[in-house]
Amino acid sequence: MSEQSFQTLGEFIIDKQEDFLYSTGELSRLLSAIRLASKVVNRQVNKAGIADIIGKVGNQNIQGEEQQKLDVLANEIFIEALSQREVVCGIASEENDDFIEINTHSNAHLSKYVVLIDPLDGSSNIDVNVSVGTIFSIYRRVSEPGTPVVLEDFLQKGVNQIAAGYVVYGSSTMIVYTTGNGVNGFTLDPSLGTYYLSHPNMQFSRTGNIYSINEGNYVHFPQGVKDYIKFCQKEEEDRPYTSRYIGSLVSDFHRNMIKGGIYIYPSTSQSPTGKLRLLYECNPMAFLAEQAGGKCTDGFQRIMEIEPTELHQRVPFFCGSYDMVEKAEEFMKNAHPQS
Ligand code: AHM
Ligand code: MG
Repeated sequence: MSEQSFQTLGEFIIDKQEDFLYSTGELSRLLSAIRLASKVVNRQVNKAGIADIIGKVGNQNIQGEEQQKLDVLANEIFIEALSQREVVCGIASEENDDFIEINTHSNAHLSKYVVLIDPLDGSSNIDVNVSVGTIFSIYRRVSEPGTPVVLEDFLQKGVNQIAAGYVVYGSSTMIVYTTGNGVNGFTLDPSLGTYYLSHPNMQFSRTGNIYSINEGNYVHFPQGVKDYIKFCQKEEEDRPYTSRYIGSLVSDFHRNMIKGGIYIYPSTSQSPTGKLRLLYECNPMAFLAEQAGGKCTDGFQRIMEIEPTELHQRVPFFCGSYDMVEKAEEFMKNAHPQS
């Protein structure tokens, strides 16, 4: 019997539309735009090596065009794909200082969704042929449809997310997303250009044995994180832990969800709020993690309940298998009781 899955992402999106009461298909069209843009970005990522041969950033190509870095290109591709559909009224991107109001078409102001996106996360990994990703998050606007979008439409708590997901451009390309009814993963068949359901109902195991953290920053970590790392390294007969750190959030998260593990990017003495961005990276990953039975906090508080105050806000990030995150929080609490 063939082992090929014949459920495509396109069909899945349409089937799931019925889960939403009074659904108009707007979210389905929005997800389809993301699906399409991801294929275009995938094509660019796949030829990154060749593109590097013919020109680097700052150089001009033969047509006199500026060569673009892939993260800038990915940003443009997603914004273009999203703004050409009549389904978003605004986009905030890690690549842009401010949010963008979409008004390229007559109905844009009437649409109810805003998208927050990190178009190419971990892009420094591109040069060395290591997996990168796109992370996206979708909210319903809080301002009145038909009026221009405002900052408050984007500064929403993660608990308000309607959908979130990521694309991992890895040894195979996958889209993994949730609309609040579990997490499903789809693998791109590059010869057909079609995503097929390959990982239905993805789940974090309750505990795991992988911890992912940039240990090069150890001396700058808070005491609770140092203590947790020492706990993982403890010399015992059956020491269950091993360390894996790709330095590409989407890939580290994806591996941990499949194998069981924790990812930590804590505050450091140099960056008291850590590195990762609440709106573009942490909230969407938190939504996915919780939907997959995992846990996600800043070491003390649930990520999705943090009230955002600015678009590019950073927060410490502890995410993964439920029991592992809980254990790390315990160390944080014991080492920093006043926090
Ligand atoms: P970016 O948004 O500038 O790509 O940074 C985010 C990335 C994450 O993908 C990754 O987990 C982390 O930065 C790695 O940071 P570091 O090199 O400090 O360990
Ligand atoms: Mg990023």
